[in-house]
Amino acid sequence: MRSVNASIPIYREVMAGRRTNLALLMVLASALLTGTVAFASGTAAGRWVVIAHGVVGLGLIVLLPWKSVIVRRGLRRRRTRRRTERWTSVGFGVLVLTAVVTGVLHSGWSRLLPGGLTTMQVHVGAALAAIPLGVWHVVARPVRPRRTDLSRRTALRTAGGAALAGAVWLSAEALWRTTSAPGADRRFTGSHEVGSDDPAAMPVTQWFTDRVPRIEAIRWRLHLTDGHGARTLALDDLGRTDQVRATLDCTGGWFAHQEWSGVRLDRLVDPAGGDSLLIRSATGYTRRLPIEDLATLLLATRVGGAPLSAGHGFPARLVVPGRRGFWWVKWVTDIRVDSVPPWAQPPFPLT
Ligand code: HEM
Ligand code: HEM
Ligand SMILES: Nc1nc2c(c(=O)[nH]1)N[C@H]1C(S)=C(S)[C@@H](COP(=O)(O)O)O[C@H]1N2
Ligand SMILES: [Mo]
Repeated sequence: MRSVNASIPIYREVMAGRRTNLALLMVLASALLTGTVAFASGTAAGRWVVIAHGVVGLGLIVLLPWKSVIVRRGLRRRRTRRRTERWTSVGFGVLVLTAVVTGVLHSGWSRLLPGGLTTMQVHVGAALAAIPLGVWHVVARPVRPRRTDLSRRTALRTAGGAALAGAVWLSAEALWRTTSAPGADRRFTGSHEVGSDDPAAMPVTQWFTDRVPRIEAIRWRLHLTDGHGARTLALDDLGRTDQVRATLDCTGGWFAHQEWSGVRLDRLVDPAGGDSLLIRSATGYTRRLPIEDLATLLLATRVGGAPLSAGHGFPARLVVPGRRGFWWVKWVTDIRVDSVPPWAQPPFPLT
């Protein structure tokens, strides 16, 4: 290892296995945390989390030369007692490596993989699948932190490692740019542009289990419950007065700018006494939004000057500027104002 990397100063140091593993633990925990926050962020303020996630994720590559020493040593030991543990470790390694490779693949080249899965599905799937194996890996080989782990020396090493990871990230960005790879102009969320101002070219995406329902315009009803009580509206009762240009940015890794039109929710809904707004789809899919967002929400019936297609939410879907796609409930049939706090729901949909 030292001969291969001796030109990079940080690799001239021999790092104890214990400290390498401790560093890996920190990096993995940060990758999971920043990845999750990156997934939730829809405004430009989230850019730094997405960048931090890339740097942290690439940090694993920086630690690889040290870890490979530990791995080789561990795999050479032949104790039958540890056979399961060994395969758990190898499986863990494969999953983490898959996450790193698909992360870079998505950032630089492609949001789609051959075979129909998206790169992000495999990325997040591998990362989540790695968690139980990682817990087992670590619990079976506890690392004991020491007081000296908080030394100036550790701080310098960590800074060195972070700088190297930052350099790797910058090189990757430079590579996408100089080769005009698709990743060169991805959005701050990491998403690639697909079908802007061309709704027919925009992907139809469901979170997990929903199927596209066929809803007849004359049968559709919107059930509203708010400060005024309960009432039911038909499609013709909505009017189509408001227009907004907004960006649908799916965690699946694509985004599109579109002109949406329909009715602003503050024209329909009385927020009095409510803390949140429960939006329900004909499919049962729901999201709860803070009542303060009311004036920014649009119940859209049209996109790009034409009625929504079935896939994009006909006859009415929510447009939520500044939030990721999973908030943009399609096939809306129920809107309810109540006093449940907006955070009283899973941060990501479960179905
Ligand atoms: C990216 C994350 C990691 C990967 C892919 C990984 C993978 C592996 C592999 C494949 C081995 C060799 C097989 C074995 O001994 O079971 C190993 C050994 C080991 N790992 Fe990890 N590991 C990671 C992180 C960690 C962390 C966070 C810790 C502890 C906090 C840790 C502690 C150890 C120890 C102590 C050994 C040596 C076991 C021995 O020599 O008998 N590893 N690791
Ligand atoms: C084991 C855990 C994880 C590792 C090691 C990891 C690693 C990486 C890496 C290396 C990249 C490419 C960075 C670049 O080339 O700029 C990346 C990108 C990305 N990851 Fe992860 N990741 C992990 C977990 C997650 C999770 C749990 C999520 C979301 C729930 C996530 C979401 C993303 C996103 C959105 C990108 C694209 C960022 C961009 O294009 O700049 N990651 N990840
Ligand atoms: N009812 C319902 N609405 C939904 C979803 C869903 O699964 N069910 N998926 C959401 C997600 S994850 C995204 S990205 C957008 C996708 O909108 P589109 O299919 O019009 O592109 O719809 C959102 N609205
Ligand atoms: Mo999505």
